[in-house]
Amino acid sequence: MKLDRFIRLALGFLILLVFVIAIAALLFVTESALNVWDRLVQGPRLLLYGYISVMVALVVAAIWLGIRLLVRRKIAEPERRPAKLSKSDIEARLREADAAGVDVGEAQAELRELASRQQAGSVHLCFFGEISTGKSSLIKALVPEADVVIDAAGGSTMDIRHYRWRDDVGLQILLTDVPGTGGLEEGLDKLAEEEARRSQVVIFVCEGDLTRAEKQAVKRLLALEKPLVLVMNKSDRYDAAEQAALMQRLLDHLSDLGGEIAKGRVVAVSAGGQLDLIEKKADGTEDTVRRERPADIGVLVVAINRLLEEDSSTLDARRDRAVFQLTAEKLAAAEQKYRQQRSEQIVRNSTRKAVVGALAAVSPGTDVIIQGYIGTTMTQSLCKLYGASPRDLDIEEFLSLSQSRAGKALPLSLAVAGNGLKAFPGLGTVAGGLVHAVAYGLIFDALGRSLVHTLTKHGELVPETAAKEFEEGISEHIEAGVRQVARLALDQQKDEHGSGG
Ligand SMILES: Nc1nc2c(ncn2[C@@H]2O[C@H](COP(=O)(O)OP(=O)(O)OP(=O)(O)O)[C@@H](O)[C@H]2O)c(=O)[nH]1
Ligand SMILES: [Mg+2]
Repeated sequence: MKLDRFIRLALGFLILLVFVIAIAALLFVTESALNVWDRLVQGPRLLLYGYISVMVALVVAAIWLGIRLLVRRKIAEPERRPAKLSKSDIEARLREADAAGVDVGEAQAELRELASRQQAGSVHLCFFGEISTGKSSLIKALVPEADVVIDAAGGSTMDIRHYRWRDDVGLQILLTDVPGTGGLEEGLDKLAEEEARRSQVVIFVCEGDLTRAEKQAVKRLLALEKPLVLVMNKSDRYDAAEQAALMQRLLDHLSDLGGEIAKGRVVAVSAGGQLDLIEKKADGTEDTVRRERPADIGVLVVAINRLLEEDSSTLDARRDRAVFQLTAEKLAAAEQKYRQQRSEQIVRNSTRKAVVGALAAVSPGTDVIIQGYIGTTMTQSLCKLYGASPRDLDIEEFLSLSQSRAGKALPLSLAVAGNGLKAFPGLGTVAGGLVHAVAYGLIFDALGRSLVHTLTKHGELVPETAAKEFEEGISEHIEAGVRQVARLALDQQKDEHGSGG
């Protein structure tokens, strides 16, 4: 675009003027600086150093203020777990969470169980594997007097049981039977895997090549540094060549999964169990007889003995670490649950206050609601709950960005509120004030729900992102909250009439 002659002249004049002012200012500043400097140098030393210190302090304060105001504070990282948790780490975290109101009961129970096992000096060998691979049968073969449930139908073991096998010097060796994984009953897989993590050694029982689920389970256990013996049970079903091929495959899987496991720790056995045989009698008729299949588990005993020859303190230390990690996971789950419950409470309380405010106001406006005290407190509380520490400016910016979005959603919110109130029988004609109060409550509720999503997802409050996510989800949130908010407004109104009349 070509500039007009007049504008160009004016611009030239302006630039000249700026230069003149700049030079004059520079001269003025230099002169007064030199002046001050001269006087300072001639004056007492104390004054000079004092003056310099004040100047430095002012500059530092200005930089600090600038940073606080302009640079977004990095949010406390969602706590990264240190690679190796120690007892004191985990205890400190438990105390902190407990003080914050988190239910740490399950996590604490893990530490208590660990302490009692440490005190008893017991070594636990956990028989772990898919259902019906013969875990209980193996335990029965090792401890014949044990009262173990064995059944051809998968899912026969439903709980965790410990059987005393033998005592080594100063050690009590226990065999743990756990439910098989991959069964129909819900929750048993978790029960079994947690118990495997609490034991010093896992005897992983399979009955042939590993399934995909079995490979994943082995991988998880190896990642926990769990000492493993991989047992292929029911080897009586294979001939020598098949057995050798299967053993090679198992070794290959282990090395694929990153486990450096000694060859002697992969064994093929037969737990025995019962066998139905058809016998021909002398008169030519046939009869079914039940026989005990002979057990062949010598190699398993050898493998276990070798493993136990290792320093038992190493086995214990590994077990302890695995339990600390299990405890940390349980704590994290409890914290998540706590946050979810607490955030619902915060949003509900704030929504109630918004409804009360709207019911009381003669002509309420969304601006007062969103950007006012209730909006600020709700945002602050939710941020604190999720460990985000935004600057006050960020909260203000988020609320003011959300304001226009809330305004745009008001017609929808009013319509949804009207419909929602109609769903309550016996209400008759709905007063306009009530519809408005519910509509404002809905917007507020949507703001809270959206903020919880945002904080869960990002762990911090970035005003533009949070406001954008509020806009994207607002209609969905309004629909989702209508029953609850309408109920809340009606109860509120009833209360007021009740107390007023
Ligand atoms: N052929 C053969 N069958 C076996 C062997 N060991 C166990 N069985 C049979 O496998 C079936 C399951 O045995 P269980 O010991 O109950 O297996 P489990 O792994 O404890 O099963 P869940 O507790 O349900 O997970 C039973 O019918 C046993 O008789 C074996 O070495 N060879
Ligand atoms: Mg069993």
